[in-house]
Parts: sequence; structure tokens; C-alpha cells
Amino acid sequence: MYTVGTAGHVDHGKSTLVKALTGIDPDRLPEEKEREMTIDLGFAHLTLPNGQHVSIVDVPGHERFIKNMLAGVGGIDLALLVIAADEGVMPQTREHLAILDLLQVQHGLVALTKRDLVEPDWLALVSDEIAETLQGTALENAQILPVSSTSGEGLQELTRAMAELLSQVPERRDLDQPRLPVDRVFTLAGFGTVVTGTLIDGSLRLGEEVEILPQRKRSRVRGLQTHNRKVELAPPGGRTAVNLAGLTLEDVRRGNVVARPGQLKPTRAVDVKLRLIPEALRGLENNDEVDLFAGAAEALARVTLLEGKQLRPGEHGWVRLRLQEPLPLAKGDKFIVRLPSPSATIGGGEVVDTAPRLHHRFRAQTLAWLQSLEAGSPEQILLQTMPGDQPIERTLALKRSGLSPDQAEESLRTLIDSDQALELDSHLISASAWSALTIRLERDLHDYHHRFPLRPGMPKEELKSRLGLPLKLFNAALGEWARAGRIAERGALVAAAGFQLKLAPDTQRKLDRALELMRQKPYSPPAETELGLNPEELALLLGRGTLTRVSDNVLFDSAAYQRMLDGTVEHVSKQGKITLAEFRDLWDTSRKYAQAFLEHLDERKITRRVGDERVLGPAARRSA
Ligand SMILES: Nc1nc2c(ncn2[C@@H]2O[C@H](COP(=O)(O)OP(=O)(O)OP(=O)(O)O)[C@@H](O)[C@H]2O)c(=O)[nH]1
Ligand SMILES: [Mg+2]
Repeated sequence: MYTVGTAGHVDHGKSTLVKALTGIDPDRLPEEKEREMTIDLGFAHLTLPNGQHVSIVDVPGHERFIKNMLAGVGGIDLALLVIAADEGVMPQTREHLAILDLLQVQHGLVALTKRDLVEPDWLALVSDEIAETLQGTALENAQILPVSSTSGEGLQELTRAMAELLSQVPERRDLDQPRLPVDRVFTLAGFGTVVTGTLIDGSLRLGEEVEILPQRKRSRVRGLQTHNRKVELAPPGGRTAVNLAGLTLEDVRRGNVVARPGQLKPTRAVDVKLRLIPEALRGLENNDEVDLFAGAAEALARVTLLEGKQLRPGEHGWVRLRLQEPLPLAKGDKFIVRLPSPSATIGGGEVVDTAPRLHHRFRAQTLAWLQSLEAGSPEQILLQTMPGDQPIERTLALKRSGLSPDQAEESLRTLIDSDQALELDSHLISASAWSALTIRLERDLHDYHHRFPLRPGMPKEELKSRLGLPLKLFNAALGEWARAGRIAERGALVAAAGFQLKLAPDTQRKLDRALELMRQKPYSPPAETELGLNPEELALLLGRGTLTRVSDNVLFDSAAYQRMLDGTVEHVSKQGKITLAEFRDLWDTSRKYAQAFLEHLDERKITRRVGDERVLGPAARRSA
């Protein structure tokens, strides 16, 4: 799946060419038809002579709508730079070309439109001018093809050239990490909210759960289309429309990203390699404000120069961008920066670190780190596959790294040995993600102990769901934390290391008094409501095993309970049976206690009821 994007000055014939090629008018807004000018992105699709299906994104040329152009140009494989033969190279020809160059769009063609309006001599002159303009840009070697959308002349040559060029474009990488930068949101009657964009880095599947970033709204892929056809699976590279279950128009907007839950973390700071174009209106200094465009998103950002005091037009350097709002960026994302006012494109580059350490006191270290990140040592490449705060499956991480199996294993060893990553039950987690998870653990335990000071620990089940880990991983993590001395495990409970139940003297006195009451009449003890304990205090005594519950409203002191259990089993062993009345007499208690206790023994299968009598049950031997 490939996506072609138009580019070029206003009125040079981009939309007319798209319509001539595809039969689809990309200008869909009434206002666009009225003004005969593209305002927002338009979309069409085409089957090339070689059978290849391509999507087309048509952008506006007018300077005022440059932001819409930037939202559409992000995911394209091939640029169709449209230049009208009668006007030649104009300001937005240059600006769009600079943008394509900064975004490193490697493949392109020049459609020299309106050839029907000029003489052959003029055509040759304009072609020369264009070739000169392309010098030194990513489109330096682009073919220049004269066409006329009105007469149809040259259109066949153009589609043939597109097919040939696309056959050289490598397949879109599939990292199994689908990202859809949303460039359009609309509702369809009976379907709800639909978003469109150019899908990158993975496939989306019908029915799968997704997350809308940066707002982290969950949804599900309720419908999926490419080229106006329903599909079960949308592969990377193509224009994709996703019907999002349960979302309204307010929940998602242009610039958002649809991804798998937990896959991407919005960030407020990125370290980038930034290049300023020679024609930039001015250079950049620390704290300057720029408009950042990446994917279909736009955000204000402040500049911190990581080397030198200024970056001049034509120069490049390492820069930290602090974003006014978080964006879900990934390493390798290309971006454009513009001056907010006067509004102008000044440069662009590539995201290198999406989680920079915020205090770079040691600038030399930061720069060394960025350089190695950019160069991509195998260890760093592997580490990049472990983003977010959730562990990732070992095999998946190794696969996503794109390293050879041997190289990946070796790099993983290095990462683990140098404490940069951790292996947990065949999952991997980076050291920074692990410490984030540990901080969450400690906060959760601390909160729990604070809320329930009389409980010896938090139920593991509750902690597991708070941390959102599957069972096996959770157990592996607990083992790791226990070894590191951060937690103490107490059966089904976990406590923070060093947590001690400390009872206030008042509480201790209350507990002592309640136990005394219980022990005064061990076999006919008071009901729990008569003990003067609150639920937490009662739970403490039950949890410690001081009291034992036999029914909803009957409790015994545990020592008395054990005596009754042993005595009753002994009685039944000798006599072969016990009745309610015999039990009552044996323990000098009332019918209420006798019934509760015997039913409890039935439940534990220590006794078995036969008519009005109990005989020994299958569990009697074990309890004796
Ligand atoms: N004679 C002639 N006219 C053309 C040709 N291509 C486009 N036009 C005319 O040029 C005008 C502008 O064409 P559009 O396709 O709207 O230009 P555009 O590049 O999409 O403009 P924006 O989207 O606003 O940037 C229209 O009136 C078209 O009919 C061509 O090949 N020959
Ligand atoms: Mg147009």
C-alpha cells in the first residue's frame, strides 16, 4: 500500500490533475467549489497500469492553508510536485519542496501542468528552471513530466512513471506497532465516529482495541476501510478509515494518533536533530518559540539548544523541544518547524529521543547519548522496543528490533548485565520502565497501609489489578521485588518492606477486652456485635488467626475452636456418630452454637450429615 501526495503553489492544477487521473474530485467542501481553491486535504485513489493500488492525498497550495498541507504530507511515499508551465516556480513551490526535503520524502515526480497553455520553447525554459530549483534537495533526480489535465496529454506517461517509481519504494515497515495519525474526523449516520489517516508501522485489525492519544481514550475498531472498501485488516502504508466504537466527535480530533493501548506514550519533550533551511527568515536561540508539525499534529514548542548559543539558517544541530501539550511521538518521526509569526517554515528534522532526561547538566553526556541513539547501537535499538511502563513479550521485542536473532540475544544479554533491562517471565522491561512500575507499587502499598493500618497487607489480587499486570508477570514481578527487599509477602497479602502493624494503646485495650469476653464463655461466646469492635479490628483478629469464624454470626476464640474440633472428631471416632443434642451436652453449649459448628464441620467435610446424625467425613483424617 502506497500513498502519493500532491504539493505545489496555489492554482497550479493539483486538484485538477488528481481528478483527471482518478475521476475523483478531491475538493469536497462547498466552499472549495465556490472559491475554486483547495482549503483542506482531499483524498482519492487510483489503480496504476501495473495493477498497483495507490492512495492520493491532495493538499492546498495557498499559503494560508499551509497547516492543512502539513497535516497531509506526513505519511506519503511519493510526492507529486505540481508546477504550472505558465507560471513556473513560485513561492509555495519552493516552500513545499523544502518541506518534502526536510521530511526526507525520497521519491518524487514533477508534473509540469497546463502545458496546453504554453509554447514548446517556454516549456523547455521552465523545465530548466525547475531542474535548477530541485538541485540539492531530496527530489534532485525527479523526472519532470509535462502534462495537460484539460487535454489529457502526458497523463499516461505520468501514471507509468508513478508505477515505475513506486516499484522502487521499499515496502512500508511493519513493526507490529500500528499508528494512525488522524487527519480527518467525521460522523456517519448509523456508524458514529470515523477517523482517517495514513497508517504506519503496523496493521490494524477489525475488532481490536485501540487507544486515542494523547488523551488516552479507549475504543475498539468497529469498522475498517481502505479505498472505500470494507476490510478485516488494514496494512501499513495506505489511507485507512477507522470507525471507532463508543466515541463522539468531541473525543478525537485531527492530530490525534490511534494506536494499540499502551504502545505509545505521549511526551512533552523530545531531543531532535534540527536543520534550518538556508532561506529561513531567522535563526533560533534558546527559549524561542516554534510551531512543530509531526504526523497530522501541531504543537507549540520551546527550543533549548543542546550545542552552541544559536542555530543559524542553513545549519543543523541537536535541539530539545519542550512541547506545550504532550504528543505521541516516536523515534525516527520526521517533523517541520515554523515560526508562529511571521508564519514561515524555517526547518525540520527527526525525533531521536522521546524520553530525554530532563536535566542535562552534563551536556557532553547527553550529546554522546544522542549521537549513539542516532547511529543506533544494537543495544539502543533493542531498548527502543521496550517503551511505556508495561513489559513486552521477549520474542516480540527481539523481532521488532529488526536485529538478527544472534545479535538480538547478545544485545539483550548486555542490556540485562548492565541493568538497563530486566527479564520477567519471558517478558522484557527497560530499567526506567521498571523503576516507574516500582514507584507505582510503593505508592499503592503505602496508600493501602495508610487506609487500613490494622491490616497486615494488601491482597495480592487487588495489587495485581491496580498494576494491570497479567498473573504470571505479576508473580514474577513480586519475586523480583521480594528479592530486592522492597516488599514482604504474607500468604495472599503483600506489605511494603518494613511495614509493621502498630496498634494504638487504645486499640490494643479494646482487642484484649474482646478476647477476654470470648474466653470467659469459650463454647458459647458473645456475638460479634457484642464485642465492641469495628470491622477493621475484627478483621485484624480474624486475619491473625486469633478468632475463627464458623458462620455469619458465630465466632470462636481459635484455641477453643481447635479444642472443639479435636474433641468432636474424637467423639465421633469412638461412638461412630454425634447428634446435635450430644454435641450440645459435650460442650455445654446451646443449640445455636451446636448447629453452626456442626454445619461448619460438614462444610469442611470433617463430618457428614446422615439424617439427624453426623458421621466422619473424608477430611476427618487430615484434621485429626
Ligand atoms: N488549461 C489548463 N488549465 C488547467 C490545467 N490544470 C488546471 N487548470 C486550471 O487551473 C485552475 C486551478 O486548478 P486547481 O486544480 O484548482 O489548482 P490547485 O493546484 O489544486 O489549487 P489549490 O488547491 O488552491 O492550491 C483551474 O481553473 C483549472 O481548471 C491544465 O492542465 N490546463
Ligand atoms: Mg487544489
